[in-house]
Amino acid sequence: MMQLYWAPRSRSFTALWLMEETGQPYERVLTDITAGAQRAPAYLAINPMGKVPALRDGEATLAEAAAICAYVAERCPGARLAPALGDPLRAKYLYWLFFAPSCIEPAMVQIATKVEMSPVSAGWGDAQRVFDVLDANLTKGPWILGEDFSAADVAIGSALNFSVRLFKMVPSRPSFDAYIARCVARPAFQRAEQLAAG
Ligand SMILES: N[C@@H](CCC(=O)N[C@@H](CS)C(=O)NCC(=O)O)C(=O)O
Repeated sequence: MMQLYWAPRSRSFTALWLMEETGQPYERVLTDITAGAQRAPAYLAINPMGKVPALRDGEATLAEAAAICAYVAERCPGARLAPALGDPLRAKYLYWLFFAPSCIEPAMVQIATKVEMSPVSAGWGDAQRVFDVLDANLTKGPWILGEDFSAADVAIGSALNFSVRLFKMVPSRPSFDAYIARCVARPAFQRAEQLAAG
């Protein structure tokens, strides 16, 4: 059984939501980041960055929420959380899965810190561009790939839930509100939110 190392009220929510979407049993291993459990040598052997979430699957270990989404989606094909190899939709699936940590996360940090950077040098351009691109693609819906919900929605939906709904760091837009409402309506999201509350 896969083991998810997690902490309440943290980015572990993304991985919790994904695991709940699979419908498969998994073990949650509470990792108390307020007490420094993430810096214990045994934990650093799983994630040398000393961050949650992380996942163990037999001898395989990994971290980074979006990587966990990709790994588990492939590990649980019955949950249909990723377009199959050879499906043209897989290109956009990977694009949006990487977009969450590569563009949304730094855009959120930029908004929070107000750090100015050249949009040519910054990999995410700037926050305005990131959220305009998301807005344009979420207007179609219902999910980021269109009709089919995927692990990319877990990554994108978690980031928007955090930045727009919970912390209101990013100004809401009609497409964001409607998309977040669709995410929140999913039973797996609701179970994860309860678990993440600790
Ligand atoms: N890039 C990582 C970020 C994970 C992360 O920042 N986790 C925070 C909690 S939200 C953490 O473990 N902090 C503990 C620490 O840095 O000591 C991911 O997406 O999974």
